[in-house]
Amino acid sequence: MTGSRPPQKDQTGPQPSAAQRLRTALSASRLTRAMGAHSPLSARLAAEAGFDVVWSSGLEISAAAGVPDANILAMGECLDVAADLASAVGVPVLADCDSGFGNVNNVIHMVSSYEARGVAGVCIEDKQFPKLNSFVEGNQDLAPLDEFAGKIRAASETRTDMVVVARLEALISGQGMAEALRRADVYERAGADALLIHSKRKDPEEVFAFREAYRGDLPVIVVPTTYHQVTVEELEQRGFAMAIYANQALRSSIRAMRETLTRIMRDGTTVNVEPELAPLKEVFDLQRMPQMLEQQEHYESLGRALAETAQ
Ligand code: SPV
Ligand code: MG
Repeated sequence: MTGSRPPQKDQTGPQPSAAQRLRTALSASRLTRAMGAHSPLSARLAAEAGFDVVWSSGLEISAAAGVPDANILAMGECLDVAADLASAVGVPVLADCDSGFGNVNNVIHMVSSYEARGVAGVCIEDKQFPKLNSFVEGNQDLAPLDEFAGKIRAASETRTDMVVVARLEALISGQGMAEALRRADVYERAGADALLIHSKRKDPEEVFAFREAYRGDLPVIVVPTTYHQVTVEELEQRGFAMAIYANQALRSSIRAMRETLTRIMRDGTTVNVEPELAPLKEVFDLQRMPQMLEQQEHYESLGRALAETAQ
C-alpha cells in the first residue's frame, strides 16, 4: 500500500448546517458579503476570493442561459443551478427565488425542494409572477400584501432549517418608504428571517433611510448595484447585515470575454491575449483536477494492494 492520502472527507465531526451558518452570518455585527454566481465555477471563484455567501442570482442564471430575467426559466432550472452551487462550495448559498415561481402552492414546493438540495436560504420578492428584473422599465407592480404575507408564512412553516428572506420591492415599484416599512413589519410577523430592501437609486440614501426607520428585529440586506460607491464600512456602520454583489462577476467576465474574442479576430493570433489569460493550471485547479488524480492514485494503489493478497 502507498502512503497516499484518502480523498477529501471532513473528519472533524458534526458541523453546523449551511443554513445555520447563513443564520449566524446574518446576525453577526460584521457585514456579511455575498457574491452572485451562476455556475459552480463562478461560485468557487467567489468563495476563493473570500466572500462569505454565494448568491444564486436569477439575473446571472438567466443571462448564462441567454434569456431575459423575467421568469422565463422554470423553477426546476433555477433549482438545479442553486443546488450545483451548493455542492461546489463550502460557503452557504442564498438562492434568488424571484417571486416564488407562482402562488403559495409553488412557494411550498419550492421551499421543500431547495431545502432538500442543500441550499442554505431562499429569497422571495413581493412582486407578481412573472417578475421582471428590478432594473428594467416595465411592470414592477407589487403583489397584494396579503398574498405575499401568506407566501412568507408558508415558506417559514415549510422549511426545517433554511433561512427565508423577504425581499421588499416597494422602492423599486415607486410605492415609497411608508409602504416598504408597512410591508417589512407584516413580513416580519409572517415569519421572515431577514429582509432585503432593494433600490435602484444611484445613491444609498433611500436604503439608509429604510434602515434608520425600520424598527423591527430582522437583519437587513442590501444589493448595492446602482449605488456602487457605497463601502462595506458605511453599510456596516449603518447597521446592515449583508451586502449582495449580485452581478459584478458576470459583468466582468462578459467584458473580459468580449475583449479577448475581439482581439483574437483582429490580430489573427492569440499571442497578444495569451499573457492576460488564466493559465490552464488555474482551470484545472478550479475543476479540482489535482484532487481527482490524487483519489485515482489512492484507490488504484489500494486496489493493487488488495489484489496482491488474493489467494
Ligand atoms: C439577481 O441577481 O437576480 C437579483 C438582484 O435579483 S437584481 O438583479 O439587482 O434585481
Ligand atoms: Mg433576481
